[in-house]
Amino acid sequence: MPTEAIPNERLQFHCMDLQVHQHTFAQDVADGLTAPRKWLPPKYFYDERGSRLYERICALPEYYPYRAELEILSTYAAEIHEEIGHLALVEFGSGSATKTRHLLSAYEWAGRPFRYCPVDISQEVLWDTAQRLLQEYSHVEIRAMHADFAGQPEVIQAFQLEKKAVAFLGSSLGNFTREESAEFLQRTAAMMGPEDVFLLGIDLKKSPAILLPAYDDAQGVTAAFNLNVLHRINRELGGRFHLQSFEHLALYNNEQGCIEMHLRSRQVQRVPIVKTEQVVSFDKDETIHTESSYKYSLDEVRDLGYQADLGLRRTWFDDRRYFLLALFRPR
Ligand code: AVJ
Repeated sequence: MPTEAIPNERLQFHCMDLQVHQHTFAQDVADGLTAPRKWLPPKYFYDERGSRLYERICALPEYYPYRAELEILSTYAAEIHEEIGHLALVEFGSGSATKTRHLLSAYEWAGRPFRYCPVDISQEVLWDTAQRLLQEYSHVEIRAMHADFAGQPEVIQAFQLEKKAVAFLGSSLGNFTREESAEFLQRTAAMMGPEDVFLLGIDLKKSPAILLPAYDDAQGVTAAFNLNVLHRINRELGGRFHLQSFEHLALYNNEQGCIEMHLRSRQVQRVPIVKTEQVVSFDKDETIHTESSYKYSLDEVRDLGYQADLGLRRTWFDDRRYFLLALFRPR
């Protein structure tokens, strides 16, 4: 993150109040670690280090979702652009926008100016991405927003767009419970005009034999990603976690249809956290639930739209049908 911003008339950067953010992290840690079943919200994985680790996950042979969605976007970018039209593209959880680039290229090839509005929780990644895109795409105009959109899709109203395509890619919706997902779609749909579209990239249900290695890779990158949240508590909140006394755990919850990630305490231990003024006690094998990654069937995706008054208009799949890109329009 540079200290001085290079002025560019093609870039507007909206920043969220970091003070507020910090307070929320402390609050969420205090709450989550005093709950009867300890948990932490997965959004805290994505500090700068965590975002880089996630990028390494995407390069792992076991982690198919990234490549499957990339295959869809690279194969059908022109078709998707044609279906969307040249609408301003708002993206929740844009990250490094590596996959979105394929779609942006289709916009660029149209030879007309277009607007890209990425929203992300990692300010550093958002900034770097915006800078790179400005260099690569001569027709792009960027309005970037550093925000935690999770419980609040309404943040995008700050862009004041008349017509828009709203994208939620990377199966990020999978981190929400089914109820939260339904609500997120309903609230997003409520902000959509009759010609707006919603583009959802979501991981499909499949055998745990394929799912589990994707969340427990041989190189241990996912383990490092999971443990990074404790590292972050140590750094930002004065936590005293010994990372070696916790282990990464991934399991498939068949009833809920989701992968669960946990951090399991290898021993009985007490961990002080200075900033939240707490001492967290762990039994041996007690876990902190750090993420759920819900998997969907095509019917469930259609139903999710239906509940939000959105009609499923187009679907694109990768060759193995591991992943789905779904396009919705208001009904
Ligand atoms: C970014 C939420 C799509 O659930 O697959 C990857 C995050 N967690 N490996 C996912 C993740 C463990 C990822 N999403």
